[in-house]
Amino acid sequence: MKKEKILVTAALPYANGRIHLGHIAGAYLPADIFVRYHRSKGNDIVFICGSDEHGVPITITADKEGVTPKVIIDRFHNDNKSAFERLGMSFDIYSRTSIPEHHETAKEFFLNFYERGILKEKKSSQFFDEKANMFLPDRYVEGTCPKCGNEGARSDECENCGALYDPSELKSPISKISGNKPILKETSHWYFPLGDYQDRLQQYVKEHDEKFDWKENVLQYCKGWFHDGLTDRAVTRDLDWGIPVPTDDGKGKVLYVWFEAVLGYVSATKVLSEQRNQPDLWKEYWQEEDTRYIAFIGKDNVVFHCIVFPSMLMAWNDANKKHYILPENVPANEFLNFEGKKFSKSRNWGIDVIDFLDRFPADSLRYALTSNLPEDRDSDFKWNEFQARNNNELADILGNFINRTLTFVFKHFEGKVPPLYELSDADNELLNLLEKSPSLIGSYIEKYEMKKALLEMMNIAREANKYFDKSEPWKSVKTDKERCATTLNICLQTIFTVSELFTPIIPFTSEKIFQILNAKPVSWDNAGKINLQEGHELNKPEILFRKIEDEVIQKMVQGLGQPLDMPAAEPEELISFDEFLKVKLVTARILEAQKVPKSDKLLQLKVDTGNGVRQIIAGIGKHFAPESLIGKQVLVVGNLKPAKLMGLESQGMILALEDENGALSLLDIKETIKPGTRAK
Ligand code: B3M
Ligand code: ZN
Repeated sequence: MKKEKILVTAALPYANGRIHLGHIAGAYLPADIFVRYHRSKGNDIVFICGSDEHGVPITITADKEGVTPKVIIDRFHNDNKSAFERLGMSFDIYSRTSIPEHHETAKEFFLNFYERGILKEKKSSQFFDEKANMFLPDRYVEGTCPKCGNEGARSDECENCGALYDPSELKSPISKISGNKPILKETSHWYFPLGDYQDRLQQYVKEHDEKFDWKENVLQYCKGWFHDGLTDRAVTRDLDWGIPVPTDDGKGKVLYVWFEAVLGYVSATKVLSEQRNQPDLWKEYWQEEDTRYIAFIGKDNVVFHCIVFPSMLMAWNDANKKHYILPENVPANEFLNFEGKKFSKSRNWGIDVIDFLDRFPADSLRYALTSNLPEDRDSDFKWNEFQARNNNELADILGNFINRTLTFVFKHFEGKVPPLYELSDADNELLNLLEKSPSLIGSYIEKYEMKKALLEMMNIAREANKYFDKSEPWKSVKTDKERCATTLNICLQTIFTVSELFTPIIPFTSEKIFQILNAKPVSWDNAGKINLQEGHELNKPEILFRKIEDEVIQKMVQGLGQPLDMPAAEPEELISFDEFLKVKLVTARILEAQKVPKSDKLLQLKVDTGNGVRQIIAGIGKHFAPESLIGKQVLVVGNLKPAKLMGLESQGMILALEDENGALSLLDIKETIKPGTRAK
C-alpha cells in the first residue's frame, strides 16, 4: 500500500501555566494515539506542537509576579515540555512562538496581507491609562455594568448578565494596572475581513464534512458562527508584549496573538526541517496537495481553527503560487471536568500533569483518560474511577493475562515459545480475533473514536483470559502436552498482538512487553499474525502494573480543593555494606596545585595519600585559586580508575559539596588526621 503523508498539529498551549488533565484529554492524547497508530502503519507523519508565548494572560501573570514575560514563558515552556515528554507525547517537535523563525513567519503573512490591501485600518476609542502610559486590553479594565450594575464588569462585556456594550458606556472604569480612572483615547488597528471569506469557508466546512465526516460538535460551532455572520476582526493590539507590527505606521503595536499563534504550526515545522537538515521539508507537509492535515484541539479553539486559520490560508493562497493545504479535519474534543467541576487553578480544583506523574505512572493516566475521553460530550475525571481502571482493568485483565501466560511458559516450557500443533475451535476463534483486530481498531482510530478503539483492544485481553481459563493448560500439561503447547503458543501470539495494538495508548508498557518477548513490533497491519516462532526465547517477566491502594486514592480525594502535598519520595535504591566498601574514601593532603593550561575549570593537583604522591585533575578551577589549596587536607576517592583529562592522567577524585547557588566547598579535614586515613 502507498504510504500516506500526514501532518498532525495539536493546539499550542499558552506558556502561562502548567497543562492539566483537561488539556490532555482535549487535544493531546487523541492526537498522540492517532500519530502512534499511523507510525505503526508505516505512514509518513509529522507531529507538531509547541508553546504559545504571547497574549495578555502572560503579561498579567508577569505583572503579578513582578517579573518579565520572558521569565514566565521560559518557566512554563520548560515545565510543559517536560510534562509532555513524561506523558509520552511523541511530538516530532515542541517549538515555541517567541523564536525568530516564528516572528518571521508571522510578519511574512501580515505584510503579504497588508501590501495587498486586504487589511483594513479602522479607528476606535479604547481605554488608556495615563499613569502607566498605555492602552488597556479588555482584561485590564473593570467597572460597573451599564445594564445590571454588576461592579466587576469588563470594559465591553458583563459576565454577570451577559451584556455586550461599547466601552464608553461602562460606568466608573478602573485600570487594573494603576487603579486610576482610564480615559478613552482614539487608536487605530488593522482588521482582517473575515466576512469576505464566509461563502468559501461555508463551502470548505460542508465539503470536508461530506468527505471526512466532521464531528457534530465542531459543525455546530461553525454553524453558529456562520449564522451570526462573520465580521472584520482586529489583528493588531496596543501592547508591548508580542510580535511587533512590521510596518512604519504600526509602531508600538503587536500582532493579535491568535493571528500569529496558528502560524506557530508552520514555523514549528520549519524549525523541525532545519533540525533535520532538510530546510525545505516543511513544504512537503504544508504545500503539497497529497498531504492530509489533521488539527487536534479542544472545543474552545474551534473558531480559530475552522474559520480564522483557514481564511488566512485562503487569503494567502489567492495571491501566492505556493498554496498551503487546509485541515482535512479538526477533531475537537469537549471538556474534561474534575470530580464534577471545572478545573480551576485558583481554587486548587484539578491536578496538573507534573503533579500527577510524580504520583502515578504515565500509562495508567493515558489508559484512564482514553477510556473517558470527552469525545461527544463533557466527561468527568474521578479519582475512584482512575483507581478502578488501573486496578480492575490494566492490572487484573491485561496484566494478569500476560503474567499468567509468561509464568506458565517459564515453568513448563523453559521460557521458550512452545510449538503449535493441531488447532481446536477455541484456538481458531482467538486467532481470528487477533487477525481482524488491527483493521477494526484502526478504523476507530481513523474516525477519532479512541474510546471504542480502546474497548476493542481490551476486548482481546478479556477474550484471552477466557481462552486461558477454558483451555485449562494446568490440566493439559499433565495429560496432553501438545494441546498445552498449542494453548501457550497462542497466548504468546496474543501478547504480541496486544502489545503492538496497545502501543498508542500505553507506549511505555508496550515497550516493556516487547522487551519481555525479546521481540520488536512488526507493523500495525501484521500485528495480528503469528509473529513469534517456535523455540524463540523470552526474557523473564516483570510486574507491568502496580495496583493503587485505597489509602493513596483516599488521600487524593480528601485533598480536593487544597494545595497538593509533596509526593512521597520514591524509595531510593539501597546498596549493601559490601557495595559501599568498594569505594575507598581516603584523606589526602594537597601538596601542589596549578591551573591546567587552556582550561579555566581544571586544576592539576599533587596529593599525598599516605602511601605515595598522586596526580589528580579536578574540575574546581572556577571555585578556588590554586595557591589557596596548598596544605589543605581533603577527602578523595582513592580507587577510581585513572582517566585522562586534557591529556593529563587523573588518579582519583576530590569530594566537594555544591550548594544551591552552585558554590563549592571542600571537606576540610583536621591537621591531626594522617593522610591516607580511610573514611568508613
Ligand atoms: N494557546 C489557547 C489554548 O491554549 C491557545 C491555542 C493556540 S493554538 C494555535 O487553549
Ligand atoms: Zn451586567
